[in-house]
Amino acid sequence: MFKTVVCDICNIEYPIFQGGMAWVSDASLASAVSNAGGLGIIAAGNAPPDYVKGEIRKAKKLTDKPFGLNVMLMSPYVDEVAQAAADENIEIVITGAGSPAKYMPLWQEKGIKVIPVVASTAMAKIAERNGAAAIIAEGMEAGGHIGELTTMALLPQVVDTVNVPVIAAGGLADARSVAAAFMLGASGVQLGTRFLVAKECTIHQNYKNMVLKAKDIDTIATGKTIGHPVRALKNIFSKTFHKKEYDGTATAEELEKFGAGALKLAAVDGDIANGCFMAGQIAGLVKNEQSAKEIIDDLVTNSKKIINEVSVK
Ligand code: TUI
Repeated sequence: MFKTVVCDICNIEYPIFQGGMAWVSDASLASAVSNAGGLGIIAAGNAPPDYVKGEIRKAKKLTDKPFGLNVMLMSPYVDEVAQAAADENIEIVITGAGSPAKYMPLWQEKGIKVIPVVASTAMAKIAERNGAAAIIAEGMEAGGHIGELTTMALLPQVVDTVNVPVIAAGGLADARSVAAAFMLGASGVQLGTRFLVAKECTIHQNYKNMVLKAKDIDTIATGKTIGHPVRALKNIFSKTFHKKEYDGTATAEELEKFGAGALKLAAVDGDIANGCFMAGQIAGLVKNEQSAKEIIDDLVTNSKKIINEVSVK
């Protein structure tokens, strides 16, 4: 792996981010990734500010390396979580599921580097204009809340649109995808699904087993009809949601209600039928439970090898 400008911006050894996944990315996972030389990220998701502050303080005890906070902009607690990031002296904020414009002055005043996740070039331009230190371009192969473009199409277009460094996300799990992202102009990568099965990831073992067993076609995007598409593994919950939204038997409000709490049921309770097991299309490639360090070392060593020895058969 190569040192890139992202390493300088974030003060990290390797330009590899662990995706900030709601109910998944806690102090345990984030500190393990940061200790391995990447950027660990705690996800606020829909959690209240006290939970977020608690995880930040735990992570500070587990690592002396930088880590980030992912602020989910659709959270009912977003104002308080944004303030918590400033109060707890977080160095890097990653935002998702909206425009962070409202919070940029607060964070920038504190010297926090803001790295928004975007799903289009228009959002990338706005983020740059608002002072983003870098941008994460996330394709619809990703798990969780997604846009419409694939990483292959989105990434080079975002790279050509902005002057700040671009980090690739969505559909990346192994050294080949990391190498490919660099070929498309990325200065860093973010992986979520691969870190779901990290040994330090505290989610229910049922969730990990579902990812380990998943095949290429085992995810589905639900929620398109109500304006927030979410990619998750196919199970009774996601198939029922999909059916309800397309057969016209449920209103948007009923669908929202049906989906509420399903991610917690997956991550905490391991409820195979009723949980929403968010994961990316690349889940089919994730076959081993490894430590965060083993994952980072694999990506670093083998992506460098692939790029140095590139050959077209
Ligand atoms: O945010 C994510 N992924 C997420 S958030 C999440 S929590 C959740 N739980 C239940 C239902 C919905 C969400 C689970 N996964 N990824 C980053 C991301 N951001 N992908 C796409 C976007 C995005 C979308 C719209 C960024 C900006 C945006 O702006 C719209 C606008 O015009 O404000």
